[in-house]
Amino acid sequence: MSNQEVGSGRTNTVFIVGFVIVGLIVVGGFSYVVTQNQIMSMQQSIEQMKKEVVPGQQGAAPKTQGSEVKFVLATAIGGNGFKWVGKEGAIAGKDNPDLTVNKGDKATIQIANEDGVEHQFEIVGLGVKSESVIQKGNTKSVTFTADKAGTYQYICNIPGHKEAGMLGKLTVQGEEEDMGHQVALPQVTKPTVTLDAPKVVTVPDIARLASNVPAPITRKAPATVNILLETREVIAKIAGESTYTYWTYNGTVPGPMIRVREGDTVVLTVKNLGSQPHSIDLHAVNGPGGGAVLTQTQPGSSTTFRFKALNPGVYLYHCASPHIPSHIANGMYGLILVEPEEGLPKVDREFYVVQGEFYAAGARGQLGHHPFAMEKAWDERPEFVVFNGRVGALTDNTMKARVGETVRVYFGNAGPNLISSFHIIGEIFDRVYPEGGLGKSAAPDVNAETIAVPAGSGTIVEFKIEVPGNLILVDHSIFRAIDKGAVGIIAVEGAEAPDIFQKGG
Ligand SMILES: [Cu+2]
Repeated sequence: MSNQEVGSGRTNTVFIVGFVIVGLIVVGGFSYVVTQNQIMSMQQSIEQMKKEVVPGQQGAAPKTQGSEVKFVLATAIGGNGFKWVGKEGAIAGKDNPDLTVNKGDKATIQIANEDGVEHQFEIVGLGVKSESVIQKGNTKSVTFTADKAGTYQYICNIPGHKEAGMLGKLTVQGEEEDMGHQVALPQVTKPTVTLDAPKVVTVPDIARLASNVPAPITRKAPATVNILLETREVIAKIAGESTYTYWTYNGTVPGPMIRVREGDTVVLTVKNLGSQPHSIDLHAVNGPGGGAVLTQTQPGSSTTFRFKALNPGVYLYHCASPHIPSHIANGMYGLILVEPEEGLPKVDREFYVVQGEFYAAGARGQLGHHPFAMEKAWDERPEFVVFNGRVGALTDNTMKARVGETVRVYFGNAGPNLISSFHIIGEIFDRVYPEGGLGKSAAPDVNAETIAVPAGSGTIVEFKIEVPGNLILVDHSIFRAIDKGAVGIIAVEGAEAPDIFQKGG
């Protein structure tokens, strides 16, 4: 195996900074809240949608058909980003209030811009749309005759605003002529399967803490290092209360970070506590299968092999038992760091983050126990893309740092399919070892913004922190971050540095 340097490794990512992203992150404080809240609120919306419509529940329907009715909806920042807030009458003060009219009513919806952000009201499926309200204080009205009974979504149709929370329900009561305008459920993906209820978890948290990094090696000579990995199949929460059956090393995703020194002999034992055959392929190994040939381990058995760590760098390890992709997709991976002989420069903080996709059978936001969905894996269409095993792993337990400190992140991408565009919002990587290759001849990339990390690889980024606040780790294939879970936070405390970053001119 040769050293894994690949050109510059710097990715010039051209992207449109969607209003949504900026809005969500600024407004939400940090984007995980957005992601999680979005999932939760979608769940609630789905549940709401499934319930029978109760006439006049919130926005009261007038007593007789053919009446003139008016609703006022204000635009507001809050919740998951944006929302509609009812003004006047029964809907006053309610977020995304249910609106109810009778078939034949002449309905007027007045939109009042109260947040200073451009919005446009639309009732999906009725062809009802307001003009945009662009500035704070603007109002626009749209009047229509509610001639088709049914339940409809009203939304803001600016891209991303519906997903950010501007979504409510309008019911037109009356006899339905056909089923042509049934509302689409407001989740990101439509449920196509029925899920069992969430299962009882067998581990309290699947996520491995990002701070769970072995100490730097101070030895000046090679040694023999014994590593024991236990393969365990566990049930844990993957997103909110929904559960998933994970296959793991040592009960977490990722498995433990292994840290050895260039020239060390590693004696590695795989002890299989699961019900499937498991094994290990470490990309740091020179030898067939990276160890997988020697470690095919049946349930209840153990295998051991040894290898000499010749090439310094950070490398992915993963299970390589048939069917290999399924074992990776279910969570069997981690990183091994082979420190160079001369060691690594001292930093104040080191973090361990591994991205992985989860091909859950249900839809995002669908509550239940999600089996693995092979068809989605073949189509490379994950429901969740996460850091360290589950949605929220690195935002429930944020990484901590202080202004003035230096940080090193060991970042792996297990895939199994997608290339990560690893980026930290609010930081610039002072140094990047693009494919994680270390050693005297390694030439780090400098001043990098977004790093392509292929499936089956790792990278090392280093940076110094200048100002306090939240630094947000993302896969900058940004739908994966905002909507599918690939978000983490480094919460930085310390003194403001107004010469570097401050409000105002
Ligand atoms: Cu396995």
